[in-house]
Amino acid sequence: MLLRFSFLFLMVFFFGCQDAPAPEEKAESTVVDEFAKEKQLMAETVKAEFLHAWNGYKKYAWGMDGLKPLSKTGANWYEHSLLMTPIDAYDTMLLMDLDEEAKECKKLIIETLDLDVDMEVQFFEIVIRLLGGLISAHQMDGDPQFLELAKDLGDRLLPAFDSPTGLPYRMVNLKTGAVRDHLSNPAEIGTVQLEFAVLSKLTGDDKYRAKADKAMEVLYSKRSPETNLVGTVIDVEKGSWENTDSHISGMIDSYYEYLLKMAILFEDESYREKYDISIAAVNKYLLDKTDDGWWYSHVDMNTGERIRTQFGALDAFMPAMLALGGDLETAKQVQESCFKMWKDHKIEPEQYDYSKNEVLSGVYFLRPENLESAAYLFHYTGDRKYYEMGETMFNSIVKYCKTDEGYAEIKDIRTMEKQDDMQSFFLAETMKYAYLLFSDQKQLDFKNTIFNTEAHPMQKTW
Ligand code: DMJ
Repeated sequence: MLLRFSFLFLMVFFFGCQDAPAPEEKAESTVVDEFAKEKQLMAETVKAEFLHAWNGYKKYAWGMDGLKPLSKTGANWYEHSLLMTPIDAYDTMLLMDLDEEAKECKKLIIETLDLDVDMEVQFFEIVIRLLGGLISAHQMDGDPQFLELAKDLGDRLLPAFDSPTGLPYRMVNLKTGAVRDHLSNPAEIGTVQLEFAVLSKLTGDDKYRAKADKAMEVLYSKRSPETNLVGTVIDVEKGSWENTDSHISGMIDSYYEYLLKMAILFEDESYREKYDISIAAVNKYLLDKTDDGWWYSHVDMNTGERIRTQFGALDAFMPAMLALGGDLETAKQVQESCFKMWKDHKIEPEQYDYSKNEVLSGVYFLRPENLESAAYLFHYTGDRKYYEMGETMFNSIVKYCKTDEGYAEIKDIRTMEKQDDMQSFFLAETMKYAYLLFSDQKQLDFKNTIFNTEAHPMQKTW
């Protein structure tokens, strides 16, 4: 789409130099012109709002993991800061050409990030936010110091895979390598492959990818032989399912995403086959085509029987993934439902019962998935409807979540009361996908880029 508009611009310019345009050409060029201007304006607005949020972090939470936008303080996830917000935000700054901010952010990371801390961290979150962020920082700005940090972090995280099955434990100590928590889930096990595989490519050391690939193989082999679906909780020591609820929501979602993204980035047929088989099962058992739209429900992984008609903010990643995987028709139908869920409530709920039209959890964590899906669909179809969906969503985030010095989550979208948190993925993902939807950015070549689940671009440089 972006290309199509640039092409139209060139055409307009070229013919403009030759002859006076025919009336219909003139009309079309005016429309294109207007839309280009509108997009540019929106991109500038996103940039300004990103800065507003970053400046709040700078003022009240500098050096810490995140901003508490209502109490105007900062907070860390663990005992020591891991610079969650700066690392998550850095590549968005590069993308937006925010040179000054990127410079100070980089200085903070390079000079103060301390990974040699006797502290237990959540393996998956640290992989997608920090390892992903450090890798993309290195790839986008070229500084080898980021790769050194990524390698150091990768080495400290590797002991997580040392379970009897090869499935990673949920928690790992960055200094001692001690592991804990044997009850994990497909998302936390199957959403680390991109980062470890790219780290292997960049360092020339296969050990990272080998561990991550093995975990994915084992997880995939645990799918139900009856349905090909996975459940919600798996014991990484025994390899047995502890909760057989199957869905596309949190705790499973990005497992499917990484099957596909590994297949694309590494042109890996075995990952593609796993993705195709899994998504066929998801569409066979979970997809629920109702009068109110197409939704994904919860079923039992072994029988395929429906347990709940529950959908939510996290499930809204699905249209983006389906579009990336080539199934635009299902993606379009599901995006209609995702947008309806957003529009009907002014902002989407975290959990929603689509058969009863009932909000089950009204919290809004500043999540990106719905906007991300609109951006993907606009990219693939060029249909302005998706641009407008994204615009509506972005405007409502500004309207309801903006505070005087940052952005805050919504405690309950039924009252629009705010709560005191601004997750780092708001700067890594929500703002980035909004910017990608509206801008004509030139930094990334989409042909060779796959976004990790935290929206950190992983570029195929090999
Ligand atoms: C992010 O950390 C990632 O997108 C993850 O896959 C799901 N949750 C959040 C955003 O909602």
